[in-house]
Amino acid sequence: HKNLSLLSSQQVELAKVLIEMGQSHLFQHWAEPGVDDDEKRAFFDQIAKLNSSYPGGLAAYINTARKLLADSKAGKNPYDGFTPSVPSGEVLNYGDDNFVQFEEAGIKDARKAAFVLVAGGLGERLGYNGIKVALPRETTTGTCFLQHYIESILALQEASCSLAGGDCRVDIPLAIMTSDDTHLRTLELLEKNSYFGMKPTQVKLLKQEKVACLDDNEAHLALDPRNKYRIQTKPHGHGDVHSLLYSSGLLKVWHDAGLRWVLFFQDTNGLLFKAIPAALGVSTSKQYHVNSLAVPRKAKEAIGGITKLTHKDGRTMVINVEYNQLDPLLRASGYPDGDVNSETGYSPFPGNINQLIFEIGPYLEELTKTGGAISEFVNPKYKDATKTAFKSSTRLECMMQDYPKTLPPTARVGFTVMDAWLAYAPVKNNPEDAAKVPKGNPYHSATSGEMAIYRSHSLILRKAGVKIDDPVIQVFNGQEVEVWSRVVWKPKWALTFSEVKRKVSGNCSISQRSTMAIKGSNIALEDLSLDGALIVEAVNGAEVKVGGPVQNKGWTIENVDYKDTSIPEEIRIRGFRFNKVEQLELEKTYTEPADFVA
Ligand code: UGB
Repeated sequence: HKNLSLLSSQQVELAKVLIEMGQSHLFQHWAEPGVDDDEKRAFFDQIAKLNSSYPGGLAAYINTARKLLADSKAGKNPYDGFTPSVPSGEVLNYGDDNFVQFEEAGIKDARKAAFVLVAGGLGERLGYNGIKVALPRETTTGTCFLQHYIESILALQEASCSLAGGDCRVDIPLAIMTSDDTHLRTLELLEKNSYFGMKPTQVKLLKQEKVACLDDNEAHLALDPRNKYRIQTKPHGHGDVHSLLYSSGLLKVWHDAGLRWVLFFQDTNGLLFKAIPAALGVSTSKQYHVNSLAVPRKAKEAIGGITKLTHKDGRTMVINVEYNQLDPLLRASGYPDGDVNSETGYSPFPGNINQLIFEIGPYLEELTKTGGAISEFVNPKYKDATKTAFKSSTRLECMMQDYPKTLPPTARVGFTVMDAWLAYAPVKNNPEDAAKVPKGNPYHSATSGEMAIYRSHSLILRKAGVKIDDPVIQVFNGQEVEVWSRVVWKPKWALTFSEVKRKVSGNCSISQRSTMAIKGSNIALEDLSLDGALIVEAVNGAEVKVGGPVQNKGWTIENVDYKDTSIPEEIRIRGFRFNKVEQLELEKTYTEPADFVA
């Protein structure tokens, strides 16, 4: 009370809310007026931010926390009353007629799409010092994830417009959710690289705020151990993306501009855009309000499982069950072995890769009701079995894929399964942890993430009729991986299988030791036989045909150790680097139509 005169009327209101919510401990140590006054005002600035950035404000946060903490203490299972079963969804086979038709439908509707990249996570499992979107997706071209994502969206924009007759001026929007941990470095990466070719107005950064930490089961807010005039905060999770899209007004802007789809994606999946056209095609054809992308999942793999949950009262939903909850849920519901592979070698529950496609109309309608609040959870680490004290403070968390949990049964919620080699290559685990992954399960490391890019491009070319050698097995940073020919192309070269087929003709072959990077759009391969390294670029859309035998010493692969700090971190976490011995470089050579026959 002695300090009240320091506060504005708004701050007094916030103080009342805190007292009413049982948080008077936050003020007990406050100094007399005249001492630490600036710190006290800064405390209320922080409280105002915590209050405004959470749907329903701090009071709602504390109430939800009390309920979830009580449930957790009572050992209540969030899936109580639900029985899991294997759901049925759209299963696509790369390259067949059905797939090609979905791809075409997806490209057609891409100009009505907006993309949302969630990139606020620190990537603690990877332990990389920079932001993850700045990591090279592959080191043949050195293109970073963010550049690749932007180039993919720009390529979609162009392909979609030309399918619509070429006369559409569309700038597909990209929103990036950042956090205090990633915001400045993401902005800097964009600005330093002229937004990788996007218009700066096309890109919007939405920064998520952290949420208050909780000290005990009564949801007393935790003071920051470093400053008694601050609340300790921690990340709330990727589920914040929904409230941010709503509260920023961006979703409404997109809706009013006539956009129909919003596509969410994560920071380090270098294959994702191979799956986007067909997945969007599924959404448009099936008119899904929510479509989650999935891949076959190895039991116990650290990705959520898409599960059909049927409640005792008859309700059903198809939803992601997070990897740490799937096994206990199955054990408790008549699957005594829990999360195990079936005779196919995979878990019967498809793996959620957190690539979600929502129809904007119903999504905006729902968020208008909820303000973007979605189902949350709490995960306190208790000191002992009495569950009365925590080892360290906890907080509420939320996940973006939980959005459908509150939808009515009439909502059209579906999922689309694609091959993992095509759609999923995340970079999440550090080399040490990756090397401990059970044999046969994916490593999800920088090593496997890059090798998966080459495998995918090689397999796509194989399907298109190119003779590609089988891979060899090599070990990098303790991980055994398939090493395919190092083939990459820019998204503008081909986004769909039909486009790859259009650009490849005759008898083409690529040996296992080869590297091929295609950097231009109108490059055709005809009777190319490659044994070495070939880099082709054609600027200004010049049409170039490349063929004949190309043979040189090529690029060799050298092992590097992740502990060798003389090597840049983004390279050593892969466990290999390329030694560019010899290559045929047709870079920037072609500014007008040309026919190159080696
Ligand atoms: N992220 C944020 O933007 N803000 C945050 O506060 C936290 C994260 P992780 P996770 O596809 O492999 C998810 O840490 O959460 C961003 C799914 O829940 O990489 O362990 C972050 O920058 C799981 O079901 O993954 O697991 C990143 O882009 C499965 O699909 C994204 O959120 C798994 O991903 C994911 O964060 C997967």
